Amino acid sequence: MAVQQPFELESYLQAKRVQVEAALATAMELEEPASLRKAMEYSLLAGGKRLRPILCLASCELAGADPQLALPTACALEMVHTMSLIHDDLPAMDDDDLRRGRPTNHKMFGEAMAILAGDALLCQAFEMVAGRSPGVPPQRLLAVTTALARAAGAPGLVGGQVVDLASEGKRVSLETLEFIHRHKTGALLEVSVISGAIIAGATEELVADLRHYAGNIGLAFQIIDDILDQTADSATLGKTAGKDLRTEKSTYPALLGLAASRQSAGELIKSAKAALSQWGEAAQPLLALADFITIRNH
Ligand code: GRG
Repeated sequence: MAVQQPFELESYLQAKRVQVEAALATAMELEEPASLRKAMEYSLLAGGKRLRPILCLASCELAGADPQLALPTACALEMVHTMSLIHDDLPAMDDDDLRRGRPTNHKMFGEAMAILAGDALLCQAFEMVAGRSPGVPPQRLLAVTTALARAAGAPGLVGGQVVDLASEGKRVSLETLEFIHRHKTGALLEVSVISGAIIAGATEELVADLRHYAGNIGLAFQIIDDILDQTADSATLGKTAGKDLRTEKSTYPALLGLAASRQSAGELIKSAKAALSQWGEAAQPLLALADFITIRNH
């Protein structure tokens, strides 16, 4: 009987990050205005775990296609994510000074440029999928474009952010908190997983299992983010730590305590992994990525 080798997540992440960093660095074709390019690159090429692009590449591979086909979409996901971080940090939103270990975009370039750099990244994301994804059948690109638009827009990030802002200073129910997390954070993680599979032409059965996996890791990811806000320092996080407590934000640890929050995240990761049980060794990277969500320290 063949013995399954332990999966080397660190080297997997490293190899995928190199691929994603190289693709992001060459994705920017804009020459003028140089000030806009500088502001876009400042945040896009500032590191980050690159989890969303890696999830996309991993699900494309699980569905049996060359992950290179999904690389433009992987870049698009990181562009939407970076845009959301830039806008989230603005004074009108979360008002933060530190992101990915450096001053936030508006601190460097001013609020107007930060808004515009985010807008430009969002638009370029759609160009990457629809116009710069050679070799992928157009109907698959249409499906990914639609899913990405929904994840970024009112049914996803924007809707979650609206409820999050409206909840500031209030003690919200666990149900509302879950709504915020599933929309503000979960929606983009879900489309990250689903899009790679769609590009590969996955069966409906695999897409459904991946959706189940993604829904669970999405919520777990934000619960861990809430826990880290309380337990890690700013230098490790690369963003201001302890902010949720100071701003009296409703979070999982605030509503349930740290131990129960960790338990919830653990249960979600277990369900996520169970959703992929029928896909064998090919699912190893996604299973290891699910574990990475709970063991990460930033
Ligand atoms: C304008 C379409 C549009 C949307 C903007 C601002 C906004 C609406 C939504 C906010 C979304 C947001 C910032 C959610 C937080 C998600 C989160 C946990 C981010 C941290 O992600 P990591 O840890 O960060 O993957 P790195 O830096 O590693 O990439």
